[in-house]
Order: sequence, then C-alpha cells, then structure tokens
Amino acid sequence: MSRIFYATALSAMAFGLAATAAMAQGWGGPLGMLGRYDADSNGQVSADEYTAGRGQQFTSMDSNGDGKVSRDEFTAYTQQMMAQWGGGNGGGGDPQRQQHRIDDFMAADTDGDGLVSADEYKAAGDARFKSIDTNGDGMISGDEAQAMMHH
Ligand SMILES: [Ca+2]
Ligand SMILES: [Ca+2]
Ligand SMILES: [Ca+2]
Repeated sequence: MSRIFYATALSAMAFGLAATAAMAQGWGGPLGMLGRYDADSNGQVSADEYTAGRGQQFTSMDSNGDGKVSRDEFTAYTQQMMAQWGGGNGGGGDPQRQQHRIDDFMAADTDGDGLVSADEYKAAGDARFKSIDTNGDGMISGDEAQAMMHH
C-alpha cells in the first residue's frame, strides 16, 4: 500500500480518537458537533482550534492526497463517518440530508473546478467561523454553537 494510504489511515485514526474523546465529553454538550474541535476542552472553540480541526478533517477527506477534495471523496468520507457513528440520532443517513451536506460542502468551490482545495476549504471555514461567532470575540461559545444549531 502507498504512503498516502498510510497517512490517510493514520489521520482517520487520529480523527477517530478525537471523535471518541468528544463523545466522552458528550456531544449533547453546549458545543454539540463543534465540541470535537475544542482541543483544550475549555468549553469554547477558538479560531485556531477550529482551523486546526478542519485542517485535520480535510486531510482525512482527501483520500487520494492531491490536496483537493472532490465530491466523491467528500461523499465517501461522510458515508464512512455515518457508519462509524452508527447513523447518529435520527436521520444522519437520510439521503436528503446527505445531499444537503454535499451541496453545502461543494459551495466552498469558489473557482468552480469541481474540487475544493485546501485554500477554498479554509476560506469557507473562516467565513463560517465568523458567522457562528456572533459577538466577534474570536471564540465560539456554547451559546453561539447552540444558536447555530437551532438556526
Ligand atoms: Ca477551546
Ligand atoms: Ca475549486
Ligand atoms: Ca464568541
């Protein structure tokens, strides 16, 4: 097997560990899904934590290691996550939600080449962070995460 495969397997494993830690803290916590980015577990997600978490995720998604994530790679990644999380609490594997998730992700493809590059992914993440961080203090609090989820 190639080195790329090995690296991908490693990062997938790292992600799995992070996810397990987040689950131990309870995904039902105030940060919800964003809890997995809270590396120092202070109950808030800083811009750095958010960027680092998403960067790790990007590496996991980029299964052929070309530095860009295609629709197929993203689809495979979410299916893998769904399987790992056992479909989650109701409708995680819902085809409509899955489609929405894919469309949402592909919206980051600003140059329209059908691939989301690391830069495009980061730009989309930065914009998303700003939209969640409504008080603009550079941290996502539990309240802000809740507001996003119930938006
Ligand atoms: Ca934190
Ligand atoms: Ca692109
Ligand atoms: Ca904030």
